Amino acid sequence: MLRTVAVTPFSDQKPGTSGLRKKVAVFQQPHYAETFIQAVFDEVGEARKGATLVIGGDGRFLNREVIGRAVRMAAANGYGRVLVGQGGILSTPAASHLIRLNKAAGGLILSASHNPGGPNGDFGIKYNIANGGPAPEAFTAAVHARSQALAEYRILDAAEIDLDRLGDTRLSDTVVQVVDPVADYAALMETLFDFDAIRAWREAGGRFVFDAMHAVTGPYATEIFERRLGFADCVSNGVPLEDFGGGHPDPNLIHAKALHDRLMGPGAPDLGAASDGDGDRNLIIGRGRFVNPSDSLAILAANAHLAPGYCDGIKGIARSMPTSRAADRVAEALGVELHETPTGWKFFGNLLDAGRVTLCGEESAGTGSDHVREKDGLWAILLWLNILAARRQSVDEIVREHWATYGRNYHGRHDYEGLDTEVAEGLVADLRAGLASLPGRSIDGVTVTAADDFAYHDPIDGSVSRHQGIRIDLAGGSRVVFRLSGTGTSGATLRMYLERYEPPEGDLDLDQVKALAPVVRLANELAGIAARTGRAEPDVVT
Ligand code: G16
Repeated sequence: MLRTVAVTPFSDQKPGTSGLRKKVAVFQQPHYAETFIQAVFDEVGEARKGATLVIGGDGRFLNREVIGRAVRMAAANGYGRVLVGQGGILSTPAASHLIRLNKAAGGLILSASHNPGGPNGDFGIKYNIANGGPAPEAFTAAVHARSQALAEYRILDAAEIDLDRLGDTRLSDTVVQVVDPVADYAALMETLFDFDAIRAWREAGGRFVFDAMHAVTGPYATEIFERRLGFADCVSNGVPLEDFGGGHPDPNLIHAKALHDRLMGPGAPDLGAASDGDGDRNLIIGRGRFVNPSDSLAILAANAHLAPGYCDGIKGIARSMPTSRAADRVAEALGVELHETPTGWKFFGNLLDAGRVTLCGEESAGTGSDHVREKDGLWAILLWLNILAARRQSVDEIVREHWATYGRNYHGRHDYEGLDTEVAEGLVADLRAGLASLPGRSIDGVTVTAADDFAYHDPIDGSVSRHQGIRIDLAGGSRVVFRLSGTGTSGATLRMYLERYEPPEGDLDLDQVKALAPVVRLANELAGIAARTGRAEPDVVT
């Protein structure tokens, strides 16, 4: 039976960099998730009638509960078919693939990505459109507006679907299909990479380990790395847990420290990797060599032709603005387009759809290609494995050869978390107001050559996204970028991105902290971080 439930709008349903992300307690308010989902369905409009909707999530606390409600709402809102991952599980890239494969109208992905889970953690809802990618800004803005005017939502009163049992169930006029979350995704990976070559590399002694961080990639990694590629017992923390085992499923050197230590220790494997809560980020560490995500994008772009899926070369590269410019040099050498977009995977969608770029990447450990419309952690790891198998060199050798060819873009990020929102916004506003006075300023021998407030002009649909970060160029190809995070759930997070370029004949082997120190001093002084925030040190340095 169809039920209409009256609601009063919630004032805080504005999506950020990647969907609506809030504390679990916020999502536990009666009707909170339903109001947002109804706003999405309303914005999809008539296109949902009889259409297919994909639903899945990263397995975190509340996942099953919200999926149950979303399925019954989809049935009440006229969708013809709903595809749900078994157990409520779908990695973000696998959901993107299912949307494309099934010509769905879109998909709901329930995840707060790398943010912690469990009753005291975070939850989130993302909507992806028919191309499989995150909804663009115009769509999310319209959803927000709609959420503020919503008076009711529609839901079917019906028994809960058994999410653990594969197969079809009819809910009124809607067919709900519980599908294997891994099979189609694993099949896609086999079309892109040379699994035989990777197996041969393993048989020749190549060793690989993967940390799934008790998040969504466990089942995918077990199937692909262990069963299909034969890396026995290579997956650790492979069972998705509602609270990620109490951990923080963010694949960086802090939260994946055990993996890092193993790769830096005696008898280390050739490659260690990890992914995040919803499977779209990647961490790559070779024996004795961490690969910075910006470098990883550049190296993957320079070597992609070694994998069957990219053997004809790449059409172009896109990177988010704060990502280092290492990939720019590869694009130049290959003679392909390079696009600089705002932070957020949604900005790559148009370029990928138009066939202008093949690879995309971000400093925040996201890399992907035109095979789906999301960043894809396991894809990046498989491409690295394919490159290792083809080149038969160590990660360290490959990275060093890359720098010796293109030069090295030292890159780091300082995050100041949980700042008072007004203080953080004031800091950025003042930097913006003072932009014109920056060129020519010099601190400790580092000179500002240009400064602007990054605005993106989408070359495909002509849309303009303003205020996407303060960009300060320094002499010699160095750079500082300031922006506020759009994914946090408490207070404001100021991100300060630092970059220094060394040409091939320069100092390629400096300690990263030392290499960036002059840029850090300049950045701190220009922004007045200590004085304004009272913080002597960043909370996170990556
Ligand atoms: C999301 C976006 C990424 C972005 C990252 C950090 O990733 O999809 O494009 O780089 O957040 O964004 P911010 O700097 O605004 O916090 P994910 O993996 O969290 O979905």
